Order: sequence, then C-alpha cells, then structure tokens
Amino acid sequence: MADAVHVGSGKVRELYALDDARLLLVASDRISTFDVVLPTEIPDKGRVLTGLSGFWFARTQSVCPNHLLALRPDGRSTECRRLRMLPIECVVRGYLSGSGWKDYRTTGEVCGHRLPAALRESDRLAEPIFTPATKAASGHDENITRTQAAALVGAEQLAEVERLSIALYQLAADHARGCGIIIADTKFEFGLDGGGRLVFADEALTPDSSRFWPADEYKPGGPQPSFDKQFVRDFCERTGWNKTYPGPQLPADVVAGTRARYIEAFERLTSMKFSTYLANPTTVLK
Ligand code: PZK
Repeated sequence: MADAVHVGSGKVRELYALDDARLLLVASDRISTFDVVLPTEIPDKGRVLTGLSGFWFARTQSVCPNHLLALRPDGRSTECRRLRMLPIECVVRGYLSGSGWKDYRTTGEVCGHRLPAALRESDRLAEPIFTPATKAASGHDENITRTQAAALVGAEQLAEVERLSIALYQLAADHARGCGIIIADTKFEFGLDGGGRLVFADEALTPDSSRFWPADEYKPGGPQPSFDKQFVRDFCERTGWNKTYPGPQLPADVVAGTRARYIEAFERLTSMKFSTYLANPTTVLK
C-alpha cells in the first residue's frame, strides 16, 4: 500500500489508485444500518464480502468479463482494472421489497414496469425486473425508468447492461436458492474498458449490495428478516435509537451473532470453510 493513492471513500469501503490502469478496493469491517455507519465493527466482515465478490466474479466470467485482477493475501483488498464507470446503478429485483415495494404500492409500477395488481410486500415476481437508479452523490439513489436510464448511457448500452444484469442475477439467485438463501434483489455496477467493452465492476452479489433472506423463513405479506443484519436491526430497534447519526455501540453478543451470520452466508454460498479463505484468499477463485 506504500504507493497507493487514496481516491475515494464509501460508507464501508476505501478506494486507492495503484497506477493508471489499476485500483485497489479495500473492504473495511464497518457496518451500516438505517443508512448510518455504526461505531462498532464486525470482525472479518470486509473479508467475507471481498471473498464472496471474488467467488461470484470467478463464477460469472462466462456471462460477462469483470474487473477483478487479484485478491490480496489480507483477504479484504481487491486489485481491479480501472474503468470508466457508467453513471447508473443496475438493480435487478426478483422480489418486491424496499423502494420497489414502495413505488409499486403508490403507482402499481416500478421503474416503468407495470406489475400485476394485488402483489404483497416481499412477493416473488414472475420474472426478475431491471430497475435502474441514478447514483446520487448525496447517498440516496433514485429509481429511474429505462427511458431515463437510456438518456444517460444510450439505448444500445442500456439494453446490453439490462441483459447482462438479468443474466447475472438469474445465475446467482439460482445458486443461492440451492444454498437456502434468497437473493431478493441486487445492485450491479458496470464500467467500460479502453476498448469500450462493458465490464462487471465494484462488488458482486454481496449482502451489502443485495438483500439476502433466509429461505426457510420466507413468508410474503410483510418485510423479511435480513440474513446478515437482522441482529443489528433488532438491537437498534430495542434501544429506541432515532436512526440518525451517531448510531449505538453494539454489544458483544450482537457482534458475535452478526459475524457468524456473515460467515454462514460465505460458507453456504461458496461451500468452502471461511478459515480456508483466510489461509489463502485465492482459493475462492478456483
Ligand atoms: C469505482 N467506485 C465505488 C467508491 C469504494 C468504491 N473498476 C473501477 N474502475 C473505476 N472506478 C471504480 C471501479 C470499481 N469498482 C468504484 N467508484 C469508482 C467506490 C468509494 C469506495 F471502495
């Protein structure tokens, strides 16, 4: 990291430039809930997310090229190709939740997709839908129609990222379902390489970029428990915190339970022990 230049901060990640062609994405152990980063970290969370992204990048290469060059031995740092990022978030929803549910309830549509009447919160959709959003610098992404997205990236480019996003989601959601995890929705980011080719970038199908639900507890008609963050949310609700900065410190049992859930998601999805990943992160790419 001696000559890595810091070029960006996310809520829980840092971005460094290694040279003109390469970036280093470092996933911290910070956790956010209700849009606030908490003062307590979840040990190894960044390694779990980095390993899961590596796993999905390796397994989706036949669908789309990606930015991954290498995983560092620390298990939390990804060397990646530096791209020109598209100015849209490519969200795919297989279930009706979050802003998708909100928009459906008020308009019957999500991002210009008219959906059947009388759907319930968390219902599975007959087919996954592509629901792009703008990247708001202020944090809160805003859903846009495919027409609006086409104005930002061009109709041809949009059609291609829609096709790729649906294919990536279908591959991952089918795999996860066999592991007892529902991927309700996920957000992809794409960039363009020097030759103008589309490249799958950022993080891949992690619990931070997706809604993971435990399949054995799935019960449509209301909100679902989060596979990873439910202990944190329950604790925050019990404290009566008003969900503005600063958030509460987490007690040791909530930290340990949450860490165990992240590791459980990793081990179920990769069918690999997390200790094997820690000993050599590149094993997840095989
Ligand atoms: C890129 N972000 C999001 C912000 C983070 C991550 N391969 C790439 N090439 C060029 N730019 C990016 C990527 C990727 N991935 C990703 N912003 C730019 C972001 C802050 C911290 F860790």
